[in-house]
Amino acid sequence: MHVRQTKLDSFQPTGNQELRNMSGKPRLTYLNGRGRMESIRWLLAAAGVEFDEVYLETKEEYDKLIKDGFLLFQQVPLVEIDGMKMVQTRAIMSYIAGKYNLHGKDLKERALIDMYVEGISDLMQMILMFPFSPPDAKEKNLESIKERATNRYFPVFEKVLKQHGQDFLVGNKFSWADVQLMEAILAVEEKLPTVLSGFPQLQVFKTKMSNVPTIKKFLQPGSPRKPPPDAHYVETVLKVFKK
Ligand code: IBG
Repeated sequence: MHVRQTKLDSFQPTGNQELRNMSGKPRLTYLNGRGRMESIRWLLAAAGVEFDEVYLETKEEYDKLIKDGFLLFQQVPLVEIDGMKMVQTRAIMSYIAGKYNLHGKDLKERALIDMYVEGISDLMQMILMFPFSPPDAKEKNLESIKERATNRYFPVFEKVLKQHGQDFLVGNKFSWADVQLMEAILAVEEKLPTVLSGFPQLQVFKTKMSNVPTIKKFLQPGSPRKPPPDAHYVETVLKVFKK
């Protein structure tokens, strides 16, 4: 039996010159597309942090990362940051949010931000899986996204914003929850352009978010923001992660 060994020193900076992240910028390893990395790109960009990216294009490249002990659970996203090789999207984002002061002023604000973020992530999960739907399930899955966005998730944030009348979701201060909601609004609107019609507060929120300087920059052409998944991207995902 072949046992694949995960290096226990995977949280130490590697001594390998070729692999060491020399620039000081976080280095993101994923595919050249949105997938599970896009929310991390959003959060770093919102925090005003520049980053480098490595795009996996073949199964061999992915297998080599595993063999070299880079991936704690044999999965990407991988983010090399502050000498760590971080995996697990939530852990990565929580670290970034903490580091850049986007995680609330105390534990209770953090708890609320986490609840908002997790709710929005559940909606984003449906959007993430959508490109992989079989053709005969596409219409039904799109309808589910619409139903969940308009009946479950968007009403929560519409109400929160209306009740406190502030610009941001938590503590009158820009946080991870705002970034995550903005990403979700744009992702749902891409599929359902009129989805915000019954949500006036979210429309205002979207405009304000678009004018936060770091977000404004991320929304401009040429930023690290990825386009919606296309057939080539879906094919690459299936090829790289083929068992
Ligand atoms: N809990 C992990 C996280 O949040 O980071 C899950 C990571 C994960 O599923 N990674 C996938 C992977 O490495 C790539 S994203 N798979 C290989 C394996 O052996 O598990 C793939 C994906 C896409 C879109 I793109 C929807 C769902 C998954």
